[in-house]
Amino acid sequence: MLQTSVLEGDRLALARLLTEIEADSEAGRSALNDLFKHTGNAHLIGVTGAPGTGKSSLVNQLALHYRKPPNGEAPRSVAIVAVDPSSPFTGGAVLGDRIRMRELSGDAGVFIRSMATRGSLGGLATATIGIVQALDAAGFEIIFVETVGAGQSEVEIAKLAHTTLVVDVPGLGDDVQAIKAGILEIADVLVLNKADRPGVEAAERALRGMLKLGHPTKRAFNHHGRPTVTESSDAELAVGDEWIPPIRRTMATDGKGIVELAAAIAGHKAHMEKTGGWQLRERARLQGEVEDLLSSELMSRWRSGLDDKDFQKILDQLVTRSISPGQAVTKLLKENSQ
Ligand SMILES: Nc1nc2c(ncn2[C@@H]2O[C@H](COP(=O)(O)OP(=O)(O)OP(=O)(O)O)[C@@H](O)[C@H]2O)c(=O)[nH]1
Ligand SMILES: [Mg+2]
Repeated sequence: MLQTSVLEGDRLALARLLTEIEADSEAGRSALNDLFKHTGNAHLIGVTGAPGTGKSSLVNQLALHYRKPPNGEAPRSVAIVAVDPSSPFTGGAVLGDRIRMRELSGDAGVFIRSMATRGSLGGLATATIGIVQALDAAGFEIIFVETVGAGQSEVEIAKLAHTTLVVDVPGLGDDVQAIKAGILEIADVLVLNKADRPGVEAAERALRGMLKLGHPTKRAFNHHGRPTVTESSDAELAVGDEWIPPIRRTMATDGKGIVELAAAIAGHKAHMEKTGGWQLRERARLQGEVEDLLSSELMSRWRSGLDDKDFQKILDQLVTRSISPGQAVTKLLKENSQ
């Protein structure tokens, strides 16, 4: 069976399983059911940010770091999932991924998977969850999920990850600020990459300012409110039970700042374990998964019991404004349950 080989570390079987999962096939679904009890061991790290900010390069450097930790720690196995890696804006992915291939290929402790963009984000998110579960079951200790932060996808990733890195660079125009404000809310660690570029001081000040403006909203998956951040926040990452997202400067091209970034990631994990945030996120994550599956299952059941002629009739009434969408739903549910 495919899943047995995956548990035994067979890479070819893993690659085949991931393809089944991506296709949402019966074999993929049933393998995931069997594998689920072997999951829950990996540290899931989401990496998001505007196109071309250096996400792939950063993940590459972090992977190299975990494979050869500088301070005598044991190397850890790493899987990388690149969601929608092709950026129409920069084409940076091609280069980043080429470097990645050169430096990490041939290492049995590293597994890289690119995901094709699907028609719907929902499909992509579901497939990504399945793929991460399979990699977790296969024993990868650290799993990166890289997404371009351009809307809904990064929020999906934050729901999936234990730790979310948001990558920013100096000199992005004001038009990106709005995206940033939204994206900051999901950050556990802020990475200011391309620190070799001019304007890095100003960019860091701007990030701090935005953090300070505050996102007082509570996260759906975290009972801690967003803390306010002081200028000296980096000196003291955690205040009580609250985690203040630290800012780390990096140069992903030559690996500067990677050790410090890895330390911030480890710090976040330790903090979550200490405060019970880890279990909370696990629970919320699984709740979200079940709810997503349930709603798509209910929807498809409802659809299959629906007579298309009835549906079209109701759509006609909607178009002519003789009923409202709310009334249409009431009607559809009533007719479908008879
Ligand atoms: N100067 C400088 N360039 C960098 C740094 N990090 C990455 N780059 C360059 O930025 C470009 C984009 O890097 P990627 O790692 O592909 O960026 P990405 O965010 O994965 O890009 P997309 O996946 O297309 O959104 C490449 O040309 C990198 O060499 C850095 O620290 N300094
Ligand atoms: Mg990339």
